[in-house]
Amino acid sequence: MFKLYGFFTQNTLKTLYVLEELGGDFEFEFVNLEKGEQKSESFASKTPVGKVPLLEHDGETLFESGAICRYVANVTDSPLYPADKMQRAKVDQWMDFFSCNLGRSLTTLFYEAVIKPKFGLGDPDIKGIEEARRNAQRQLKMLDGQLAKSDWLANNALSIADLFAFAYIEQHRVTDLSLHDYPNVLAWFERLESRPSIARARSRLPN
Ligand SMILES: N[C@@H](CCC(=O)N[C@@H](CS)C(=O)NCC(=O)O)C(=O)O
Repeated sequence: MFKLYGFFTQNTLKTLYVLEELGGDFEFEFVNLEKGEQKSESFASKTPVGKVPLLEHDGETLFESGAICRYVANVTDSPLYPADKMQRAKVDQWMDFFSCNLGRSLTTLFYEAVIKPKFGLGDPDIKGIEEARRNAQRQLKMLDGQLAKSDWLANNALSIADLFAFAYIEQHRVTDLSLHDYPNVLAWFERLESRPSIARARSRLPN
């Protein structure tokens, strides 16, 4: 059985969404970053990077949310990560796009709005916020065009790329970006949000 360690933030949420969509056969342990639990001896001994999410399976550990999403879908032979090489590459392409582009901009906005004040990490970086907002707007427009052609990001089918991307996009809620300006992104977002796996994943986290 899989065991996942995680916190409230989007990197954990990506992996929770994928694991729940795969059927939810896993154990979840909350690591409270606000209390510094990632620095505890028992957690730190499991990973060289000291971060969540972290997966344990078959006596091995894995860090990096993307690697975890790919592994759990791959090892369960799920169509969420298709075996066909080109289809798989399309899933990887969108995951990488979110990690390196749109997701990164949204994470900057989330970090400035939520994490910095919560952890007392200093004043807002106004220039960084402006740049991230501009990038996010440009990339959301591109994504809207893409989702006008298909209900899902890759191969016209739900995949781990959609669940991975959803966790980044839901961060818009704490920013002044509105998905109403991107109707196809909004429709995709609502399609995902109505899936029972999303509610089940969220219910794994403490209130
Ligand atoms: N690229 C990593 C990022 C992991 C990461 O930054 N995790 C944060 C929470 S979102 C963390 O554990 N921070 C604790 C720390 O740095 O001490 C992934 O996608 O899993």
